[in-house]
Amino acid sequence: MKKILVIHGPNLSLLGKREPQIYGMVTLKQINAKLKSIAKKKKVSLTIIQSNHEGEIVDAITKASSRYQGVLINPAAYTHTSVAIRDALVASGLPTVEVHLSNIYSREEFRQKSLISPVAKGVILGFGQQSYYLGLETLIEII
Ligand code: CA2
Repeated sequence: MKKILVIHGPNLSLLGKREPQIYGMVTLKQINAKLKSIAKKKKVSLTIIQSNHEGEIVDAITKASSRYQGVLINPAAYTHTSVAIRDALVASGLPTVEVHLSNIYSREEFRQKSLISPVAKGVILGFGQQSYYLGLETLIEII
């Protein structure tokens, strides 16, 4: 069975609890349940992690390279700052789909640059929780 690592970056555990006007009412638990149900239907195994720590995310990507066939990632704030996560994704050689709940290009200028997008297979953003589901379905097709 093919295996995908799903990574939620910093503060995404607050989803549904703060800033609903930007990120909606959905919780991370609800998103994860739906991702699991999509994966089950497509007969793919998912491991899902959330971390507020850049080094932990780097370690998870590095370990994934021999055990997983793809990465679905919302790097959250690290999208705009993390050379380390980008380098780990490149080194892993794993096809990566980057997702965002919000349309980062319609927000503050500092969010309008992703260090991850140039090394991702593709990016889905601006569709709320649907960005994750579209991203997972597309990644499953790729691997
Ligand atoms: O739109 C996205 O998915 C983001 O990756 C979300 C990040 C943000 O830094 C990126 O620019 C775009 C923020 C994730 C934190 O989510 C929260 C959810 C509820 C309350 C507070 C933060």
